[in-house]
Amino acid sequence: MHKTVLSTVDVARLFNVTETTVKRWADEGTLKCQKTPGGHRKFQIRNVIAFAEEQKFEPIGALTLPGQEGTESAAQVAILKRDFAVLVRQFVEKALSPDRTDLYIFFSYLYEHRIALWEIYDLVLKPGMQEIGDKWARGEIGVNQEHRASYETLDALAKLQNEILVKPPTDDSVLFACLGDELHEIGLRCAAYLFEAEGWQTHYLGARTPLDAILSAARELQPTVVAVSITHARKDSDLTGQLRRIADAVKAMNSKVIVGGTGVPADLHGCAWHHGVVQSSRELLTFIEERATERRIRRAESL
Ligand code: B12
Repeated sequence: MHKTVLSTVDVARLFNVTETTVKRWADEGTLKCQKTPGGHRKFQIRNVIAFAEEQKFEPIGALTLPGQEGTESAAQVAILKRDFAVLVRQFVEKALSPDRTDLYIFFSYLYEHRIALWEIYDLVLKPGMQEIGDKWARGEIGVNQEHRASYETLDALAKLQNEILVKPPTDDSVLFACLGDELHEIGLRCAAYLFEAEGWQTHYLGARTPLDAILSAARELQPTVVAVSITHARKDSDLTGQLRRIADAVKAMNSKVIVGGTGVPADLHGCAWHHGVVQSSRELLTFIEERATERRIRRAESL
């Protein structure tokens, strides 16, 4: 269980103010609080986060929560201070922990405390997985631990997806695949979940999908967008040629192709024929928002 309630003293320490100031904030109603039967003010951490955001207050003081498990209080402080380096360290610890529920609880906790989905993906998961890769390269963990961390992560992301707020459904759909031999699919999953959260319908083909299978799925499903993830680009795979074939096929359907992942070949950036290299979840959100604007304009024009 997470302890998510702070006392007046905790909040005062956190913002480096006096207890009287905190009580005033509470009594004015700027900082929501509950009172215990004994009359003590108690603050939900989510209300403290909302308050810090609204007032643009930096939590500069130290927070100590007596009786709490160390990592949980560390996570609370890191969330309040938006200290992603600490959250990345915690992710790595939990992804490598033998307790299977740890990681999902951690993601859920971040999401509950207003860390956006794109931030979980770009600022926690991506650098965290990179650290796990580096640990493997330094010989600190074995291949088995790296594999387990990857699949635990996919599992935890899927569970988190059941909890997130999803926007109303749109008419748009997107087909996801890792082309050819590509096994790395965590980035592709993140992209799929983000589209889902924005109300798009998703079709997920996943890792190691042959070019022909992507082409026939696109013909069958006629998605608005085909999204491809590339991490490990083999030099002999003629990736650019294969992506061009996908782009040509979907152009006829008036659809778009977007390509993401750390292995996107340099010659693809700025290519005229394809529709966008998207390197992060933040950039993907911008792409999705642009489509939503286009949709609104089309609707307004058709009135
Ligand atoms: C986990 C992992 C694996 C897992 C993958 C499990 C799985 N189901 O996905 C396993 C253990 C299977 C694996 C296998 C291999 N791996 Co590996 N792996 C990694 C590791 C540690 C993490 C990758 C990851 O999941 N990152 C987390 C995600 C969230 O980050 P991301 O992919 O960058 O995605 C983000 C953005 O790029 C973007 N994004 C990504 N895709 C897309 C797609 C779209 C449409 C959009 C919009 C956005 C988007 O959004 C995401 C959120 O920010 C990296 C280390 C590292 N430095 O990254 C090595 C790494 C990627 N692997 C590497 C290698 C070499 C391999 C192997 C060849 C090893 C081997 N000798 O067998 C095989 C590859 C086999 C194959 N055919 O593909 C190299 C790649 C080097 C290169 N440039 O080619 C790396 C970099 C390790 C290294 N330093 O050498 N690997």
